Amino acid sequence: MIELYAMASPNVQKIYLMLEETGLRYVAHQINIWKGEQFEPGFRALNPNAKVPVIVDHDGPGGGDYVVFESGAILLYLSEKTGALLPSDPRQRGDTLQWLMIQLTGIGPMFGQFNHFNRFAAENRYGVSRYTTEAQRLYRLIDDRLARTAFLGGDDYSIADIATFPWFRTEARMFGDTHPFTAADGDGYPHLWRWYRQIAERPAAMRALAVIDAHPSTFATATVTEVDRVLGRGSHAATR
Ligand SMILES: N[C@@H](CCC(=O)N[C@@H](CS)C(=O)NCC(=O)O)C(=O)O
Repeated sequence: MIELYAMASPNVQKIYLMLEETGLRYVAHQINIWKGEQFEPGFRALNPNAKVPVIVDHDGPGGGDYVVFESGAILLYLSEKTGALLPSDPRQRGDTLQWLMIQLTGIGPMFGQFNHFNRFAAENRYGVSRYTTEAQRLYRLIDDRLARTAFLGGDDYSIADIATFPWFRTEARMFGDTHPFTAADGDGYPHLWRWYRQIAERPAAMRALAVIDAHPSTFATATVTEVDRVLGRGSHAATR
């Protein structure tokens, strides 16, 4: 049995997709980051970085509990545990890991900053421009890759796709009306959206997305001070 510490964010959505795909038994606990639940001592004992997702596997290596944080590490751990969604052939595995890393080090951080400046600091035109340019470049990269292969790692669905799909879904939902390149089925990225629809139609993905959508973001309930704490602004900023 696996316990998942969760919220509505794309990094957490990856883990729901993975758990449903592998058929592992799990229970999810919602963490309200705006209320500071990630900073409570019990949660920090699981993840000193104070962020979700985190899993506790009660049937960990050698028996007993094992805690994993960082969404990429969780996907790799669950792949190794189940033997699923990460090819064993060295070339296919290498290809899959490269595209997983593109998500972990590129798409996640860059889309995150794109979201941040567009939602919270639109008056900062340099930040908006820099991260919009970078996000758009990554849409092109993924579309070009998917023009040549069925899935990001190659012929088969893998943890590279599981890591990447929730970010495009989130961007389409958050900015689809305001940024043409983020719109679902947007012109110019036909291979990306072909891949997207294929994943969204997988039974395991449909189950995961139903659970995800049953726990929407709690952002609307947050006060200005609570948002400042998560974003490191105002009285929580290192420089003023
Ligand atoms: N690199 C981490 C990022 C995790 C992350 O940023 N989690 C966010 C939600 S998406 C969070 O817990 N934020 C709370 C905070 O920053 O205080 C991963 O991929 O797991």
